Amino acid sequence: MEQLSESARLVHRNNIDLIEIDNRWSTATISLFGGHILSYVPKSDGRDRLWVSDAAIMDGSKAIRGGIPICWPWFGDLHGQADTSLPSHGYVRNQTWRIIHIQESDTGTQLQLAPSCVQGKGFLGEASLLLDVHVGDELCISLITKNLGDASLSYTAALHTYFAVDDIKHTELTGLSGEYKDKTQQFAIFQTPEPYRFSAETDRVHLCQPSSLSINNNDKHTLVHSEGHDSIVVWNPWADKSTSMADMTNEGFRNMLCVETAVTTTKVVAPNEKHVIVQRIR
Ligand code: TA6
Repeated sequence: MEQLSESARLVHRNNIDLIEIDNRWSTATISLFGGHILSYVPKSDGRDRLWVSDAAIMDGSKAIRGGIPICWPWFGDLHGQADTSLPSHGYVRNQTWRIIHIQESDTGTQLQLAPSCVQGKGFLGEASLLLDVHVGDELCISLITKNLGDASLSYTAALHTYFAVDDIKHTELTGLSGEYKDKTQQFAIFQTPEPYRFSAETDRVHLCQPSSLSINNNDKHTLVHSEGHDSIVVWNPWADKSTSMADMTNEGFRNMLCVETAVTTTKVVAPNEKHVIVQRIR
């Protein structure tokens, strides 16, 4: 174990390094494999806002099922290449990230992490990528893409957050409106339902940019604030997919809901410019 700062320590578990944070406001766990936040628990109520599969593979051999996977430099298979071997959701969630900076502030613990290799097969840009995390009375995650090249670069991305819910069948999502593309219906366009409840596999790209959403189940409300996005992705695999995925238990779908702050329409970043996607959770 290595003490990194007053509130943060580095521990090694099952072949991956974890940063464990315990400060005045909250606790959090971040895997350096994937730059992957696994847990965020405000001390005000002791409730983990994030969900990790009981069957998650935690040895660095596969992206961790749960927490906040970093999808970059593409979302899904939106890499624009003919190469079908390119990994879903990009390649940085399968890399070991390094700690760039950690500091304590009077509002929490601030960290900056970077992937080991930003360039990769399928990405034509020249960029730097930084994950800036603030762990306090809310969890603030910023994914910062900076164009270091002489030509514009294009990317898509998502903060693919798995939120914990008591029971998906008694969960409602508020704050979304307008049209969405339904991946379970060949991306046909539908209107956002009101109330927004869940009773089957749900895989939707909402084309609106709400700044604030709320995930409500019973008396628990998780607030999600987004910036820099062009869409919000909502996903629950439901029973069949949950059963078919090796890193999900058959009943795993009941206690999770992905609400993802995403860029799913190609974002162009000019030379020396940067683009930031932000998700704040409380
Ligand atoms: O964000 C929703 C989604 O694109 C779903 O279609 C499903 O594939 C999910 O991501 C999980 O993807 P993964 O590659 O982590 O299994």
